[in-house]
Amino acid sequence: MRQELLLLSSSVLVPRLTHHNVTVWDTLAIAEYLAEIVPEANLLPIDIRGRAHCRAVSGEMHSGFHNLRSALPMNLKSTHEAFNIFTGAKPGIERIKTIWTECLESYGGPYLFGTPSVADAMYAPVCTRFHTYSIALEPKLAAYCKRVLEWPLMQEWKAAALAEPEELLELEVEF
Ligand SMILES: N[C@@H](CCC(=O)N[C@@H](CS)C(=O)NCC(=O)O)C(=O)O
Repeated sequence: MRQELLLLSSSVLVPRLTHHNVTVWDTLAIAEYLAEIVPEANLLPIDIRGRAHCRAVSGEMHSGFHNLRSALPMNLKSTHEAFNIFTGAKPGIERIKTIWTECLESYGGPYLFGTPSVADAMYAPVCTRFHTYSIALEPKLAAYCKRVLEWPLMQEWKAAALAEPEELLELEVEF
């Protein structure tokens, strides 16, 4: 698998984007590239304050939440009614709830910065984790998660995951 990935991505990690003769790896670099080539999509908010805020919360996801990521691995094929949440992951969960609440209140929803942005893409895997591990959310945050999971692109991602033949046993291990 590593050999296959190396052919696609020099970092041996995903995601990796190829667009015409441009190759971009690393999530944030891809997001910035997409925002540049499709400016009309407003993937970064139009006003400078919103744009800075969007970059800050996206960067926070990009470089942080390590405990949450390892304790609650993204697994679109599974759901757990009662999963043992590793204590070390709990501050990350609370921080994400705060980020979402501040964004939804400041920009009025229904996405974090009003219309879909880079930040929603960065937090989409968290929405799947919160769903997989049945993390309790207040109604406004649950509605945001549901909206992201119902996004046609997310449905496409889930369908592709469900079609994966292999089970990854380590994804089922509780801390
Ligand atoms: N900072 C990188 C991290 C990339 C990364 O860790 N990708 C993970 C999936 S989210 C991966 O490719 N894992 C495969 C592996 O570790 O073998 C980015 O945001 O693009």
